[in-house]
Amino acid sequence: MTEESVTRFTTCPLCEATCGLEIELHGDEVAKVRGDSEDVFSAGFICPKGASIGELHADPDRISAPLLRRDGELVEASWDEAFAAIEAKLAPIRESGDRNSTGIYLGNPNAHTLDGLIYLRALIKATGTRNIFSATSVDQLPKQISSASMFGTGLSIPIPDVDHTDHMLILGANPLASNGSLMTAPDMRGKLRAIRGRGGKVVVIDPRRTRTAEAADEHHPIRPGRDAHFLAALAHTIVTEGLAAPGDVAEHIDGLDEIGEVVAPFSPETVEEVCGIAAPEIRRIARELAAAPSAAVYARIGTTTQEFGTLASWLVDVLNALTGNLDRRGGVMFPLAAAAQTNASGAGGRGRGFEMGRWGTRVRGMPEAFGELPVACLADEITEPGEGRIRALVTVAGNPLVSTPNVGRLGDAFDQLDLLVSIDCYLNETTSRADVVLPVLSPLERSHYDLAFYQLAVRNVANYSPPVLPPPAAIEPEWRTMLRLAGLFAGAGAGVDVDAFDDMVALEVARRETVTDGSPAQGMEPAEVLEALGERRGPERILDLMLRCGPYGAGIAGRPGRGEGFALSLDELERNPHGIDLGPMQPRLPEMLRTASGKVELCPPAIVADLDRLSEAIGRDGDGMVLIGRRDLRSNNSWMHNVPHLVRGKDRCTMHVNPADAERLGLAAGGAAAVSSRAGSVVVPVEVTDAIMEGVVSIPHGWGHDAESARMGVAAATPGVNSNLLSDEMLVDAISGNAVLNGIPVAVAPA
Ligand SMILES: Nc1nc2c(c(=O)[nH]1)N[C@H]1C(S)=C(S)[C@@H](COP(=O)(O)OP(=O)(O)OC[C@H]3O[C@@H](n4cnc5c(=O)[nH]c(N)nc54)[C@H](O)[C@@H]3O)O[C@H]1N2
Ligand SMILES: Nc1nc2c(c(=O)[nH]1)N[C@H]1C(S)=C(S)[C@@H](COP(=O)(O)OP(=O)(O)OC[C@H]3O[C@@H](n4cnc5c(=O)[nH]c(N)nc54)[C@H](O)[C@@H]3O)O[C@H]1N2
Ligand code: SF4
Ligand SMILES: [Mo]
Repeated sequence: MTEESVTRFTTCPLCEATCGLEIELHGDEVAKVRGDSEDVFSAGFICPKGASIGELHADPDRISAPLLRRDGELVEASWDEAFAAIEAKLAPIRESGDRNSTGIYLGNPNAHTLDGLIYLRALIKATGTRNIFSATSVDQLPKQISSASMFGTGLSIPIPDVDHTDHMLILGANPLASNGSLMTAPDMRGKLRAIRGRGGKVVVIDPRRTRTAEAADEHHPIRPGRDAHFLAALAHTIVTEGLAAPGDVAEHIDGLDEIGEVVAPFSPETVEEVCGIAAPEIRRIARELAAAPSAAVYARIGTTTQEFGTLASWLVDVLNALTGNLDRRGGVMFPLAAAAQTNASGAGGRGRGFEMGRWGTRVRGMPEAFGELPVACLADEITEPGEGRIRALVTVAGNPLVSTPNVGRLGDAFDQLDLLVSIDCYLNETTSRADVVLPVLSPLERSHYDLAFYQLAVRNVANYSPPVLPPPAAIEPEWRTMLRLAGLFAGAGAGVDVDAFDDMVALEVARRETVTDGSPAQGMEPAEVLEALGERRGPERILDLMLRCGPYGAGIAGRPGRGEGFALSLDELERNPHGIDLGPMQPRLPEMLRTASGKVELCPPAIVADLDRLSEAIGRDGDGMVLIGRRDLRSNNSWMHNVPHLVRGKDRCTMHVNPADAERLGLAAGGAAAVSSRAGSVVVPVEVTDAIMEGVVSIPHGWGHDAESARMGVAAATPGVNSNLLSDEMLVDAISGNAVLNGIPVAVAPA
């Protein structure tokens, strides 16, 4: 080590695994990134993306100043100029008085930043629009709807207790590539190996023999989009063979008696053909699941971004409940995070319950859920004339022109916008079309705490990281940009007092605590609460407040906290750079419930009603090809293809096809295929592999970096094709409106 070399620790914000990173700095340069072996959760685990965070930080293509469109070109401008330009363009739109003329699209990285999770609410409120869209509706929305319907809130998602389970049934997830999702669990390879090492079993259901399938005991290919049939047949078997044993939690469950009737149409023999798994196998899988000392059924993106996403998501937890694995060690449980855990706040045991569809999209009438609308409807809402048409769009940390269905049509719709503003770090397929682009700090220049993912973690932990490097003066912290933009939309002009606005946001968080049962701040004056928090401002002040008032909190202003054996505050987390372990998940029923009944709703009527559609699909499938996606360990949705280390080597954006299909269709390995759907067509290199089942082809999403206006030099050199030219915005899960991104009918031919 040279003299000026220092080591800093931070939590990786790039995926849901929340690994601790040890970063060696020489001056301001990142010399080396390792896994932090002392991290209380990840214990040194790291993946190639985390290891490349220095390269991401140093990427010369990252935007370093606000960009403003002048004479058609995006040119650097001052922050004041950028905001003045937005204000000028916004004026006529605002004058119309139609608040819904503003649309917002929020991308995935917002779930990984304090700024996004704390301050976007202010931006949304300031616009007053109902036209809120996000990556949620090309992702986990169905799981949030099933969870909210069953347990009361959208983040009450049962998480597999992978550290203790004896049996894990995994559907539509490839955690060995994705590093886990709706299951924060660094080193899933190690965790799966440990399950098998203690005599347990891992079973994977996936159209493709993935890395995860290869690390499992069993792999069963399934017809894309047919998981709900399969899961219903497992439930059918368990009920009809008398294997249901919900155990002690039964007293907290409503609807147990109805389940048998509800799944009656889905015997293994009825669904074997539609899902492609033989009836005796379905029965055996069900029996083994029921017989295991403990078991966890876990499903992810392959089961949510499909035709029956909500049904599949719901049936997963029906099975967990039927087999007695809901809310018990080794089964699935509800984490108790140190901050922002809605289902741990206030009087427990019951709540307001869940309601969706309070409004809908103008054109297709798709329902609102959790305050947002399905992004599959975004193009409609920009192009259809009339009151409520989106004329100004703000994107924050999103790349909808790559990530959402039928990007061909959405791209055309974007031509009709009067104003596009993007907050982002790159000029990509979406942001390069903006009128104004507002840059953000690199992940190493800002503080970090996972408000969202600790609520989904297989172990309760808390870890705060201060910035690794000092933020450059030229770039505003993202939360300040969000508030300044919010001020503009609220009509306060381009020069809103950001610090005063921040005080208002903090005051509102404080006010909620003062009226929350059991909060140490209950009964205090909100201003008194802020006073007690001292000098901190921005996300740190609010995080400190949440931690102090949270389930492990130190309390506030001399009032004791709720944390038995813990006294968390931001100071305490700063003293523990490798994190604080809060212990394994614990049973939380019925205290965590927020349903109106105070029970687990095993048969939510709106979900059960969709089973008719499931029945109708039986026998409907033709013998045409269908398209699914996939993820690669070295990729991250659409935005990390500009990191040289991650795109090096063999082409990752290829179409996987089974040898039998390749022969029938005349496709040669290394050749090119023309793939077309109702929405569009692409030409893509062919990779022939028996890892994918017959009748199915797979193309990863996030590629297609050929936009001329983009400035991502490395990505442009290996552009790949955009698979969302093929996904169809008219294909959605009926309940949630979530886009169908797996199981898209396509025609495939040699190109
Ligand atoms: N066909 C198909 N499509 C899919 C999927 C699929 O499986 N198949 N998966 C879907 C899923 S699960 C998701 S989550 C979506 C993702 O959809 P999006 O969120 O729309 O896309 P990302 O590629 O994650 O784009 C993230 C953007 O945020 C920027 N960014 C990165 N860090 C920051 C930051 O700190 N602040 C700001 N302001 N910007 C930042 C990046 O430059 C990039 O522009 O894609 C979905 N699309
Ligand atoms: N390396 C990397 N990691 C990531 C990301 C990334 O882009 N790259 N993205 C992050 C994001 S935003 C998310 S949401 C998570 C997603 O995390 P995962 O859900 O683990 O994502 P995938 O690896 O796409 O795994 C989905 C699997 O579903 C299978 N599948 C497709 N259709 C069906 C179907 O109909 N039924 C069944 N049973 N299986 C099906 C696919 O073959 C694939 O193996 O990953 C996160 N982590
Ligand atoms: S697994 Fe995820 S959190 Fe861990 S180093 Fe890789 S990208 Fe970062
Ligand atoms: Mo995602």
